[in-house]
Amino acid sequence: MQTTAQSSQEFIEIEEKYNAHNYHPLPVVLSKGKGAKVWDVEGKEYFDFLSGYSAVNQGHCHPKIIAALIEQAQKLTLTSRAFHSDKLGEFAKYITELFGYDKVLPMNSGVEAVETAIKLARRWGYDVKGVEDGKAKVVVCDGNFHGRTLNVISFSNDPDSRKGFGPYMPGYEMVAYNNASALEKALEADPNIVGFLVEPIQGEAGVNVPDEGYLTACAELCKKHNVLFMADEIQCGLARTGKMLCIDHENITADILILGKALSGGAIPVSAVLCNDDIMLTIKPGEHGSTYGGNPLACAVAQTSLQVLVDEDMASKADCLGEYFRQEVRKLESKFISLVRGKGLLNAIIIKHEDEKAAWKLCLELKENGMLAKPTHGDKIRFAPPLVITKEEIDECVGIIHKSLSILE
Ligand code: IF1
Repeated sequence: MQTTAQSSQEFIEIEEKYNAHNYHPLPVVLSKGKGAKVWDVEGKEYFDFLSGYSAVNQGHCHPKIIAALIEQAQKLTLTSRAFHSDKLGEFAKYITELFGYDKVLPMNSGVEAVETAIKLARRWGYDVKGVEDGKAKVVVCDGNFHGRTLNVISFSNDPDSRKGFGPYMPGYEMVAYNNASALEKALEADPNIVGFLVEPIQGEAGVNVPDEGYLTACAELCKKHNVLFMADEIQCGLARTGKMLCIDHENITADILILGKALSGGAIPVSAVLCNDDIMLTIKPGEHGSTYGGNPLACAVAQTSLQVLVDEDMASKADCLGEYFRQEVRKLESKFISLVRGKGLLNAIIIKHEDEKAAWKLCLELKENGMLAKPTHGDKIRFAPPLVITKEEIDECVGIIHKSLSILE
């Protein structure tokens, strides 16, 4: 496919002119990715410390995932769910056995899976719990990020996600994150609550790791009040935090499990909702779906992407290398780093500097030195490399962070 542009600047200018301005990307134009690395159009190499917001846990263009993509793409990509395919049942069996649920409902983007989970919780509330029709409530946490549809931003308290898009969907109540008694108070006060939607670690909020035991307490409160515990593992799931699921750190299970991003290793959009029959079968034929949901290409890619996480034990790698990364960054003892936090290879540093653009400036310097990361909410920089990164590469990147911090002097 011929393009007129050659240099990064030319590519950026074309994008600026013809594409929506709904992002503020770092000034880098990537054209190739492999493992933990990406290359720009000038051939410069970078370590990718964003991983497509944790969609590329398996590494860029993992050979087994790409092989599955190519093989299936040459056979059958889409049938719609009006007909069966030879891939959906096999994938559904694999993923439900892997995570221990009766059934899966496959979708495409993460927010579609979140919307699906909320529809399931509401429908279960009406048909099983006995909530009066139209009265179902879902409890969410402040600082949440669950996607950008109008319904989902209705329960966001991030002005950038929410402002100027009203009117908003009713049926949500917000409680403080990492505060089980706030959830308890809400559940005691309202019998119409059908679900509690939570990120086991809040990614966008700057890798906000809750206290040990918080998730267990919430799961117990949900059980006590006959409310569905809904875990959004779209960003923190699939080996990213050092366990197959982030909730595995507390040995709890969700009534509704929501997956996305690395479910397809960054190849094509695939998301999924998993739950047991008493919840899943409240949605009857013709009551929910999407054109591409559960398509054979997505099933082939997702099944291989999960198999790769399991076969290469990426959770253990993330656990061990994440601990090492935090330890080495903390050794830098930089006056500009006020905190290093995270779990597995989902980490963030909080920058302390009088210049509010310090985190952005540091990311520009990291880029110059061969490492790509992006600030989240001003003063935090998320560090989330593909889980195939090596210890030696972590050492190199900690060296790059150390060298780049001098830009803040
Ligand atoms: C953007 C944030 C991260 C997610 C969780 C659902 C979704 C996401 C926990 C929706 C998506 C992406 C969306 C992307 C940037 C990125 C992001 F900064 F927006 F918040 F990762 F932290 N639940 N997160 O993290 O999944 O529909 O996007 O597939 O919208 O800017 P999606």
